[in-house]
Amino acid sequence: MVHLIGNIVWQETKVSREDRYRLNKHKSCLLWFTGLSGAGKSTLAIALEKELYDFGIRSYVLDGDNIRHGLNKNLGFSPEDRKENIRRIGEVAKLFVDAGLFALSAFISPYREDRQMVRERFVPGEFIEVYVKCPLEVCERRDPKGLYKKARKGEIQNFTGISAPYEEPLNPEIIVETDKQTLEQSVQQIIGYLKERGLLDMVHGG
Ligand code: ADX
Repeated sequence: MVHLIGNIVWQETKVSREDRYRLNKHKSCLLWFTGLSGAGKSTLAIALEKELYDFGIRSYVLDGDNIRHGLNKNLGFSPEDRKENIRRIGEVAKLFVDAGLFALSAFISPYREDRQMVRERFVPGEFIEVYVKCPLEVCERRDPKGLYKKARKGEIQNFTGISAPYEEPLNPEIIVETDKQTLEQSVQQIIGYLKERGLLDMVHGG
């Protein structure tokens, strides 16, 4: 099949996704962490990455603050810029998943429609939405970067939870409640989910 957009033809390659699974000895997927700033998305993604590493799984964390230093440093926090932020990350995550890795993305991604747009780029089962749930009051009390304080004083505009919306996922694959469970419990909950879905099964051959 020839894929064509304008004058651009999709270039087929000779190494298939299954070839990569066999080489890596594992499958690939995207774990999409979403939640308020300070809810614990990055902490959880980083802890899970270490756990997956110990299982022999190749994974990589895409983190909001880090990506906004490079790839997305031209983007701000208007709804349009957030949409573009999430679109680009979705595309990058797709490349990672095509390359046979576990991609772990930690972005507020406050809009349902934007998260849905990413979900639709993946086959069912490959996109795993993890709602990192934590009440705003708790995130604000934690305020690890002092940003809530600034947002309350009006020094930061469009701050999620204060002056910009956060749309909770309606049907996430996983919900972790970081004000109620420990980091280790949350990590094991996600590992349990991955095991149940066969995503940690060894892929043989190759
Ligand atoms: S997203 O909404 O586009 O998904 P992203 O996860 O990339 O956001 O970036 C969020 C991080 O940027 C926050 O953790 C915080 O450190 C910082 N930040 C700076 N300004 C804002 C703002 N107005 N709203 C939310 N986060 C902000």
